[in-house]
Amino acid sequence: MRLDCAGKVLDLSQPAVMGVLNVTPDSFSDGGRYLQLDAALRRAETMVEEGAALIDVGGESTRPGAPPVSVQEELDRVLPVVERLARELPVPISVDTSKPEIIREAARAGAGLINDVRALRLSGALQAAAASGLPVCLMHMQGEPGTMQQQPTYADVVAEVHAFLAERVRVCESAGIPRNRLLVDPGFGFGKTLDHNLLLLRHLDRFTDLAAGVLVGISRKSMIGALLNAPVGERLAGGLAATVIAFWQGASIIRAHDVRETAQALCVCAAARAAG
Ligand code: 7PM
Repeated sequence: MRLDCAGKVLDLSQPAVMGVLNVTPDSFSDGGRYLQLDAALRRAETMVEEGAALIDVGGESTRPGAPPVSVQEELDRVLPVVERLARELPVPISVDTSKPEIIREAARAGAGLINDVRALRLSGALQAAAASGLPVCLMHMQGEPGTMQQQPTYADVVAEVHAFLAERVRVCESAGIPRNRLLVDPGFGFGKTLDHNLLLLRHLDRFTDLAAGVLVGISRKSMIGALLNAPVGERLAGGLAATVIAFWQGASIIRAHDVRETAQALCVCAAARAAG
């Protein structure tokens, strides 16, 4: 299976690492926007050298408790980075956004994939994504970032997340985005307790029938921190274990901060899978 990401190909027959590039006002402090742009390009180039098959650019508006970001601020942060990376890198650039204006402008700037933690539920997002012609990752989230971890509740988390994603795939198909252009993601940590996250990981194979591929983001997340009682800087080995399980359960794209290590773990997995 191959995804056409604005002219660049994402090959889903082998595991792909999506490298995380955060563009926040404080992530490359001082220096103004041109220096920030250079720093973002250098970081993205490093991730490509380390094995990233695509780069996810996000304004981090999904962080729990983060102040809401205006459309103009998100455009100012994200668009110049998308435009530069799309021009200079050989891999597709995905944009972590929910807003129709950002989807439209990012597509014009050369983005290759829309990664929406709200699964195109904001008003106008579905139409903007359909008009872009780009592949879309639909993620499940219970609630909204500011409050989603307060008391996540499910009767059957795997069935409910599956039903939600199946419905969003159906809605996308009706809007003209075919299933072979869609990815689904259970949204680890987005309105889920540790037990919910573990059930989703254990049963990830149930999600592979929904779309062209399953994407997961586990890297450095609190589910690993809770299991290991480890701060964010000491979660790599635990995250790699979860990555291996996710791959073995059918995930084809792994969103990660530690690209080299994740690509190495997946290389070993893919070799074992390919063995007669
Ligand atoms: C605070 C909370 C900071 C959560 C950052 C995050 C995913 C994503 C993110 C994911 C897809 C993070 C997340 N996570 N997009 N964007 N899937 N598709 O840990 O799991 O990076 S932001």
